[in-house]
Amino acid sequence: MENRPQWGTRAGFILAAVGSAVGLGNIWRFPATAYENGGGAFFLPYLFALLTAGIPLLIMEFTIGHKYRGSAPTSYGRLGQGKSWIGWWQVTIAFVISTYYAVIIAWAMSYSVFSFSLAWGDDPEGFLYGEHLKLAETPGDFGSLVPGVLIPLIIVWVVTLGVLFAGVKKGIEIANKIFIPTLVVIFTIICIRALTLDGALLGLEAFFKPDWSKILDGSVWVAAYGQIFFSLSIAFVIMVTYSSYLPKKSDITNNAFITGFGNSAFEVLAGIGVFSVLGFMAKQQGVPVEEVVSAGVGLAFVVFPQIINEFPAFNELFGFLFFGSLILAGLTSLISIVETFVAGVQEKFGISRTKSIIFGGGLSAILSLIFATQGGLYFLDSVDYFINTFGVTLAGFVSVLAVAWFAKELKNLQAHANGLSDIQLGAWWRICLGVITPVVLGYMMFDNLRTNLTSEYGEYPREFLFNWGWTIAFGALFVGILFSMKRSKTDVVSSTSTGK
Ligand code: MET
Repeated sequence: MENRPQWGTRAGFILAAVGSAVGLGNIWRFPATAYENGGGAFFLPYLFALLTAGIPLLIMEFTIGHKYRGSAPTSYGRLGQGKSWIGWWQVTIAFVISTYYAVIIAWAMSYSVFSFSLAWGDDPEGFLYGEHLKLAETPGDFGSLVPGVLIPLIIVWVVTLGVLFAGVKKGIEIANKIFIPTLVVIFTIICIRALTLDGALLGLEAFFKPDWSKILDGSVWVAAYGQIFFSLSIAFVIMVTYSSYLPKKSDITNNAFITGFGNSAFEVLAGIGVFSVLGFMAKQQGVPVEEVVSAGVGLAFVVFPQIINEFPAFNELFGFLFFGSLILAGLTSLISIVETFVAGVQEKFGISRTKSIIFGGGLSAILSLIFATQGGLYFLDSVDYFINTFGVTLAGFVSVLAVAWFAKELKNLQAHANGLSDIQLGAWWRICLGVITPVVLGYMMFDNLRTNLTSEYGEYPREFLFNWGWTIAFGALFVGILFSMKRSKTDVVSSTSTGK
């Protein structure tokens, strides 16, 4: 008998999967990515990436987790002899992402409090980099720990690890059942308010206006795939871990479609909300919308405070709701990513869940302090770019090749999913994963390498990018291989319950 934790309900699993997928990537990354890559025209590569790679990969990860019933390394090990290194590599990528992702949630936490007094004043940019982050002058300098970041960061870790301590059903499932519906309500309120602002239509026009000239540009397709991977939490094995807690009789394919479309719906909603307020701000300042568009840190912590300042009424409340939605979306994603390596470490060393949370979660929490220093923003920017470009995408490419071509597992996985699911997988699924996805990802890797070998990301110094980009991205592969070299306790103690 296996004593693996299990989700209590199907809705609980779906909410947790959606909770993982819907994160900072949806709110602050998607709108500007879509805008910069062709606006309305971006939806074509985006939909293509979603249907040929995103959802097929989601189905693959759900099926692997469900069939092999283990953390990612265990599941990959059972899928193909000697393939656990792929699982460990992806677990290490998840670990790296968790260290900086937590810090962004901490910033949002501070800003939700700042909203009450509009603490950023008339110069949100100066406030962010000066007073709040106390940003170091040179990339690579650590400076000292910034208390204004450290304190909320501690709260983020206490909440996240607290949820994990409570377990899969009593912790993760309950947290998502509360956080996700709350997030949907808050975000809907924000969007309705945004849509009724003067100038909203200008923003929406800028967002949806298609620039078809971009469609043949390879980098637009690279952006669409990158967005889908990060946003759906695929290729860093979160979904393998979550689906390994499904009861034996569970739908797989339908769940994957619900998760995939749910995530994209939230993304489009975020695009509408964000561009409506950008249109409002452009109108207030009498400038074209292009001039106020930004992404990531700049969008959330500079442009939004400016917009909140100019809001016609209830500025403080709007600010609190916006940063509150970032916190909720972020926490549910962070919980999933930490669970991924906690489960891996627990099985590898045969220790209790509690110990694994203390060691695994604790180590990530300690390393996240790097991003709470005065140089934190530079480190975060570089690590985020490189771990996505040469971690998530490369590992996605390798895992698809390994499953489809080396282990030749697609037919077996298809049979497993079809035996359980409402929607039946056909040859289209194997073609997407065996042919289309590897070809596109292979091209992406080539393009990414070419770009990064011929120019410096963000114009940072080469040495800085070597230390805080290349080394970390390829170090994750090295650590993954290292971890897989010793057989894990689970495989030594029992090689049963492989689901075969
Ligand atoms: N899917 C999440 C997002 O969109 C990221 C992965 S989980 C940290 O933000």
